[in-house]
Amino acid sequence: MTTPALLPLSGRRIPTLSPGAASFPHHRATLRLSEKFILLLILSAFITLCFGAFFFLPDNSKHNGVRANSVSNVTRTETWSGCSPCSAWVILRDKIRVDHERALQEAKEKLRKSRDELRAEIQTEKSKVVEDLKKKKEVPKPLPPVPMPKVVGVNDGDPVEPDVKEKRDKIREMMKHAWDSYRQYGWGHNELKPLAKKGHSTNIFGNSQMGATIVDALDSLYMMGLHDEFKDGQEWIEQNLDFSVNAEVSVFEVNIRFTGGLLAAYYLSGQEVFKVKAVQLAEKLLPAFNTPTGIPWAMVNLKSGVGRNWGWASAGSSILAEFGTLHMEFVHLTYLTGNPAYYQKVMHIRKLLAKMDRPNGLYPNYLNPRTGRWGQHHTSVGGLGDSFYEYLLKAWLMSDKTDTEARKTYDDAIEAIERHLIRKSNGGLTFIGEWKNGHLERKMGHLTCFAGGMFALGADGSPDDKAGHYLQLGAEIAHTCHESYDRTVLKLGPEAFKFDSGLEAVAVRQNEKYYILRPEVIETYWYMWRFTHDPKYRQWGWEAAQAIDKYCRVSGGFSGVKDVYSSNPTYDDVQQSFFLAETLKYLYLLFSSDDLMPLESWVFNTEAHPLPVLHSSCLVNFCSCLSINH
Ligand code: DMJ
Repeated sequence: MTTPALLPLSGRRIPTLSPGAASFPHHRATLRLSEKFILLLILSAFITLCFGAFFFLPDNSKHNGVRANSVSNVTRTETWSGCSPCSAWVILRDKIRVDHERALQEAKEKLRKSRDELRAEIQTEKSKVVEDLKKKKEVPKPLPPVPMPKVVGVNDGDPVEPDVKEKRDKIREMMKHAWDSYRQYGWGHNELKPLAKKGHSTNIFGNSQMGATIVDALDSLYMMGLHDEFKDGQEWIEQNLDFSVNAEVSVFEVNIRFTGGLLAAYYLSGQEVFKVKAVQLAEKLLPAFNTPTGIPWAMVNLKSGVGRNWGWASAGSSILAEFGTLHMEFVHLTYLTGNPAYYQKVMHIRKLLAKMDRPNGLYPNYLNPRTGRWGQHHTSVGGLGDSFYEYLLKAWLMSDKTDTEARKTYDDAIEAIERHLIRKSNGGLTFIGEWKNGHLERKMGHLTCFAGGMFALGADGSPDDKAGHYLQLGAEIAHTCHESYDRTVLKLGPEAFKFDSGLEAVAVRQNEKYYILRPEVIETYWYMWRFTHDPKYRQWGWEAAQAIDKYCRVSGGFSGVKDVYSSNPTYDDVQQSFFLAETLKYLYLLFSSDDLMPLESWVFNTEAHPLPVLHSSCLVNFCSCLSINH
């Protein structure tokens, strides 16, 4: 007779057993389910009983006055409970008891102390914890020894002409006023409120207090020879700059201002601390790339590593100018750390973009990091698009012109932009409009004015020997942007200006009439000056510097103004960190000789932080790098 087959929980059939096959393991398999359940119940009841006896039966060690962890006590406990718990459990239990008694004793002693004694004790404890934390923070992460690329022209630039020297001194004085005011009223905060005379911050820095102005200003201070101020900033960074904070920051902004600022400070001064901090920050930014496509989120929480996108961006998209403006800093991070991840992340973005269709050859500003699809078909050389194009060109320049893929991508993009976005107004002003779903909006932003400098910088090496054409295009954009300044009451440029219905290079809407100490127009003047030495660029730069000093300077620093067309403007009460990083630096360079930061050796990131040229081979072979870099 065969017993019916049993169906185990897994659902797989167990073969029927013959009566002679009743050895122990097989016999267990033949038990009925209900029998198994009863056995299990009995077993668990027994275990519970043992535990209960072990923990809750009276402990005679106290009665006997025997120390809890004595060997005799262990034996007695075993006998008492009637079961045999392993001695590790007993040792653990006894240790808990000893600790408990010690804590009770300490508490009793504490209660005997006076309030003042207790306070002093707490204070000592606190300082010890702070000291320990500091020590922990100070231990730098060991980084591989990497040769310092040859850095040239960091201390030069004295102009020969006395009037130019005077102007340069004035710019240095403005820098000192901006820095000293921040030092006095906003130290350690991200930015300064120069009228309220207190710290300021915006959502790009989350709720952090990371001294953005200090980091952003360092290399300007260094170039200007303000070495005490530089040292002061360095000390703050050594002691306070900590990126392990629960703050949701903009990946782009923090990269261009902090990573770029720290790397530049490192290359200029050779101080290791800046390199270490830059790498610590970079590690915190990496989780932003954890998306289905590898296109990073716009924001990342520095502590948790959780990323997300701006709520206002089209269909949950990441922004072209944000994920497309990481290349320069990330290449240097790979060089300095030997960690290929940084380089791979930015190259992955480039490859992904190269595979995508581009409407009319244009790159839309929005790309969804989950689906890898474009959002709205808007293209801009101003906000949301600008520095993506800038970094393609600068990737090529920074690689000592070896990254020809970047150059080709730049050339193709600019060709499409010229075809669809660049026009001449009736009054003969060349402008770069905004492309919105096949329609050209005849409006240009202050941000777009940087493109004059970019065209000039990219002239050399342009295809079909169009260098002259791009230098001319740069000059035309510089002229248009100068007009946007010249047509205002304050001689400062508005945020955006139109080329419509008889109006040219002027803002129409009230909310486009502000000037927030932005650098782009002065940046273009500087590049144009370097490539042409036409004195008008120094003249225009000086006009802007004077207007800033006259209308934006207050006793507590420099402030943006709300309406450049009003002779009685109100202030926005913000001294932006990029005013010290970019606006004043470009002005200073404009009135320096060309041997300060020569463009053959340095490439400025989009926040005006200079990074040395790094031949592509440097990423794989440090030795060849040293002989190649000039
Ligand atoms: C800066 O932070 C950078 O130049 C960025 O690329 C664009 N805008 C600001 C200054 O206007």
